[in-house]
Amino acid sequence: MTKEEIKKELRQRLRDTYALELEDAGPVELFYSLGGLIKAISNEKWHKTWKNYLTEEQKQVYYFSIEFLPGKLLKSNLLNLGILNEVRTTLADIDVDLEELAEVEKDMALGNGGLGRLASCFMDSIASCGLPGNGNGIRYDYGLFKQQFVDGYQVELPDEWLKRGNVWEIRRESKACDVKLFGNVYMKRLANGKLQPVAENQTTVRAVPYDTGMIGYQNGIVNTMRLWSVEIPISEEAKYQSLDERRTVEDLTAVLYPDDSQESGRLVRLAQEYFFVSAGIQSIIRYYKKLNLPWHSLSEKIAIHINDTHPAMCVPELMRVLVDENGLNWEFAWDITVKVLSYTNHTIMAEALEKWPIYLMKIVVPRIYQIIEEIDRRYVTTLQGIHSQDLIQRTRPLQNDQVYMAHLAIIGSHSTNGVAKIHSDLLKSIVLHDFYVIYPERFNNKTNGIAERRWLQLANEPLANVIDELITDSWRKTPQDLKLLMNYQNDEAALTKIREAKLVKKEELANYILKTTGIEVSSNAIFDVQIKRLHAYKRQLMNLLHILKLYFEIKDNPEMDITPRVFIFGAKAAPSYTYAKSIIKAINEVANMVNTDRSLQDKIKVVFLPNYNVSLAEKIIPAADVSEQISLASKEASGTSNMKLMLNGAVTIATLDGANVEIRDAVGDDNIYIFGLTEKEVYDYYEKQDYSSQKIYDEDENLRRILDAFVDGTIPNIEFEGQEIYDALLKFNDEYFLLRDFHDYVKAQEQINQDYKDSMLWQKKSLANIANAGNFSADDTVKAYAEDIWQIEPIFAHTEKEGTTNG
Ligand code: KOT
Repeated sequence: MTKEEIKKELRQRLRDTYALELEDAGPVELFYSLGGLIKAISNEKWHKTWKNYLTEEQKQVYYFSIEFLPGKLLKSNLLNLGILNEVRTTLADIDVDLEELAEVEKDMALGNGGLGRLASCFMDSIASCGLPGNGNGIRYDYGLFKQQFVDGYQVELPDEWLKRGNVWEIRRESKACDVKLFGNVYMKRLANGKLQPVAENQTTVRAVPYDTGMIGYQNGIVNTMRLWSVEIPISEEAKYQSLDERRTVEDLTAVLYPDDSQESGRLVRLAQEYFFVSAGIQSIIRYYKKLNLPWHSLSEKIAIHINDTHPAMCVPELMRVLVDENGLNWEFAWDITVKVLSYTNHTIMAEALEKWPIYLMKIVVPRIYQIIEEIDRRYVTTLQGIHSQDLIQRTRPLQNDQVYMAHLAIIGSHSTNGVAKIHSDLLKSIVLHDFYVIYPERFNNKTNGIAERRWLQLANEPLANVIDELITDSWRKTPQDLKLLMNYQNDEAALTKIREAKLVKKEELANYILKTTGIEVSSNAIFDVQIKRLHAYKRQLMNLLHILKLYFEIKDNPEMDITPRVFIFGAKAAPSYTYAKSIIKAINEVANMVNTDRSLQDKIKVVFLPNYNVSLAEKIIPAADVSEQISLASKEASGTSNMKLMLNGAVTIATLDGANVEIRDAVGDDNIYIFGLTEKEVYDYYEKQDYSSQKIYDEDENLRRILDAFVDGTIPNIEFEGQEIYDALLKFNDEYFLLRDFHDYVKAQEQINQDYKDSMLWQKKSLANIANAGNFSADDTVKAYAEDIWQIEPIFAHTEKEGTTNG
């Protein structure tokens, strides 16, 4: 598009929608008009892509995820359409700043953290790799709560992201379907002797899809992310006499449960899970039937991926649709189901492994429960004589009056993967070992990846431009090419340019910090960043203990030689997770204490930025010098902020956990600071049960002073929280071994303090991190899923084979 064409289109849209001239429009009108224009451009490609899949009858994957976390889409859509620069300069011509328009868009925050953000990185990569794939999820009216701090406490406010309407979505009423919940089901014997389920008193709700185009990176492909919203079917309106009754239905897709790696266990959550699973499966089968193919070909045309266990009811729901609604016999339907489905595990935290009470399942999804019972019965029967009674009992889906969702997902699918090597190994050796014995061929690893387009090209233009200068822009299409940067390891001029790019982003962040918190920070300081959900196993508290150590040292010795450091946190706590909230309060109080103490001479500052989300991540990550990845070894399945931070030149301080292990392998020991217990050592402690945090406390004077600060009034205003933290670390024996790893952590931090002083040495490490971040491209990750698990091919490869072309 030429500049003139862009202007003409915008002018027309502003007139049509707002009765405004281009010159008179404000950022909001401009944003919505530009969004409309982008949608019009991408709709044509969307339609073509869809038609192409249909005529080619290509196998497609459907990624079922109860969370998607795309953030803002304006700039990434422009980038992927290849018109970012044209639009930016056109707007500049009329004195409009694209960044200002971008700020108008609300983050689409339909996810908690890593799991949802991964799903969105995958959507970007699937389209960008030309793979036929779609998302399937829930269109929550309210996304993840907005976080504010009041007196240092986290306060949650509703996220009204839809208030001004969502410019990217298309409501497709014609594709709606009915989902049935509650009621009771009995089996009726038919004349032919067969049993047929008969349902009574069910509640029928309407699932209406809202589709958003997932635009591939400059390749003409647009895939679909389909999010379902609940409505009362017109035929049922009369049943709902009061607003309250209506609300019980409408509440189904009202809010995202704000728990990350934590149990929620509520009835509405179970109904949500079934709702998007049932709507998704029904619409897929409806599509498949249009192809007029035999049932046994279903797995040649359709792959369905279960993103953690929240969509695990795909197993019984697909069985229900095949058996109850289409008359297939059980064995045939089961064979198809297992071939179509695959599953990813994202955590080994026991509290996050979903188990639903049977009584609840019977209430909410009675027919689904019956099918699970039959799956369980057949599972136990089939394995008789092949495996031990004990093993069968431990692995069956129904145990202890509960449905074990992971068991259901593994038994009912052909692939189970973890999200980093160490995590997948742990699944095989410990967490899911029993299943590994039964189905060794089903287990595999797919290390997570990130969308470089968003996290470097868009978030960090200064660095992206320097990289272009050094190695050309081929990395923008092929992130692996970042490796070429290794040729500049000893090139001072190149290293200086990269440092200057970092400084630009640090200054921007410093301004943002000043504006939002009033805290003044210097861009000459080390920006030390820990951004992730607040969870005890992620050990933000250990970071805080280190800050307190420095605080006391500087207090004792004000002339101490230390590189100034700004500790930056971003983290939301689940509203019901009181311990996590206490840690937030403690960090905020320490921040206050440190930042207002003039005697520290700005040697350390602590900044807890409220409302961490994708957009804030885009501001923090490019400015980071140090990346804190300090979870207790074995607990973080993979992590992805570790990858985003290294891509932006931050150097990692890390335990050998999750993908940190692979990051270490990629950058080498010289370019990362590894410390702490290994996963084996952690498990040794579990086995021997001989850990004593009290002993460490008793023997370490410095640690005593730090921990006592939580209860002796040193840190103000944390009477309750301080005691809770103190008790967790001592009385309850420090579940995540903070005290055990503290000494090692401090040593690694001291090394960072030394190394940072040597600017070229540090820059070299930073460069090695950028150069090797191409190893963690989500493009490669989804290609591996496509080849090994989904068996889908890029549209280009397919059409070339068929001798047709794609527009
Ligand atoms: C939440 C609830 C139940 C089960 C799992 C989760 C979960 C796991 N939510 N986020 N995760 C994270 O997923 C990321 C993507 O794979 C990982 O990088 C990260 O380590 C997980 O904690």
